[in-house]
Amino acid sequence: HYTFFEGKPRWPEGTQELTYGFLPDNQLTDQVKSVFATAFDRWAEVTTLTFSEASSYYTADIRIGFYTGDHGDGEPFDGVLGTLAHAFSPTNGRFHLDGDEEWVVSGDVTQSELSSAVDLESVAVHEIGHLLGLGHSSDLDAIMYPTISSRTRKVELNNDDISGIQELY
Ligand code: TQI
Ligand code: ZN
Ligand code: ZN
Repeated sequence: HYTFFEGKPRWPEGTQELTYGFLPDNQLTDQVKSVFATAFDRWAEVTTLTFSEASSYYTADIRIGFYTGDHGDGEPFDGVLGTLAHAFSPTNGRFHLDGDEEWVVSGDVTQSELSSAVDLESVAVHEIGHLLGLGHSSDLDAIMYPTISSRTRKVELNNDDISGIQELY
């Protein structure tokens, strides 16, 4: 079953459009950016929210960046596997990914020759759930279940994720 953060924080009543931006230093390719766009769309489909890329990273509601090791927010990344990414509850908007992972952006992660390959879209869908206000779910098939194996793809919201997010938006 789904959970919320303490105090059930959410983006303000009446929020329709949320914007996201990419840390300019990362110089992400359009292909990587489109993985995030697809992940946001999965949540937009089941809520009244829409997501679009901001013209400026600095004014975006949700700020996405890849970082390695200690990156100044007290929650250092740890190299390959372990912590893959973190995001914070509404309305913080910080969405950080561990730049040391073997991110799979396109193609089939389950067929990767790298045992540590991690599917970017799977992690993005999960972290966006946190950014919108969902905590972890006890339902094994939920996107918000707290563990995922490497070389696994899980991107479809299940009924538990949908019920949870629809209680907020
Ligand atoms: N990152 C943790 C996570 O997103 C960070 C975290 C731990 C967290 N507890 C939290 C974030 C409570 C918000 C609220 O769960 S992770 C998965 C999963 C991680 C884990 O790197 O361990 C995914 C990132 F759930 F699948 F294991 C993405 Cl998909
Ligand atoms: Zn961080
Ligand atoms: Zn999580």
